[in-house]
Amino acid sequence: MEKVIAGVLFLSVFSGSVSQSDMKGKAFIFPRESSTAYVSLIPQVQKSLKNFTLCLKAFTDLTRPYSIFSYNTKTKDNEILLFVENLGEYMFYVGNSVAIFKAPTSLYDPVHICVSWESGSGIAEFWLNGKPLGRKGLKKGYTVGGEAKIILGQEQDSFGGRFDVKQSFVGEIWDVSLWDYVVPLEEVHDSCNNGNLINWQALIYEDNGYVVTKPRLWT
Ligand SMILES: *[C@@H]1O[C@H](CO)[C@@H](O)[C@H](O)[C@H]1NC(C)=O
Ligand SMILES: [Ca+2]
Repeated sequence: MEKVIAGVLFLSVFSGSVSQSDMKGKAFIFPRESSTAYVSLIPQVQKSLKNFTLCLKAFTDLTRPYSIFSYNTKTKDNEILLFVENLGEYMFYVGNSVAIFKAPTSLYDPVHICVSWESGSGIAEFWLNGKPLGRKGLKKGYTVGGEAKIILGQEQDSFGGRFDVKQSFVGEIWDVSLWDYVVPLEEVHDSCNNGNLINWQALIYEDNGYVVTKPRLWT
């Protein structure tokens, strides 16, 4: 009986699609609008955050609102959320509070987004395509919870679920990195591959639904 249980456990672990891979030069494609396609990112270390930096690159031609990066804990919605409300209007949430950063963006260009946040001052600093969009303050003194579901492709309204097809991402995402400290963003440039929590070159993830991995189209 014990052997059977061990066998079932073994199968359920190894038939799942959790994997770690070097995604250098690759992108996740979310090829169709859905409420079922997403990538769940698993951090190298699970820890609560007083400071963090998130960088990623994305391409989409969506004109409706969409989620880029959704980090929920069991008890908190929008613990970290990067959401586009309108073209060029980036909503950056920490602890379900929001700071809005506006940028002139072209629908046809990929974006390189970097944002950092430090609890001590509450300052969030947002960079788009290598240029600063200024600093705003939110959730001074707050600690972001560590036990998280981190999801690309969908916006969570619960822990790992309650997706809304009209907030889903359609397009491509690559070079996602998350650090547990404030990285000087003028130094990030193109090398946003090596976060100590999420590392694109040693990415632990699970894809669900219609998500395709391909060599990236843009650098
Ligand atoms: C967060 O960053 C500040 C400096 O901005 C530093 O003093 C503090 O120790 C950091 N906290 C943690 C938990 O890393
Ligand atoms: Ca949400």
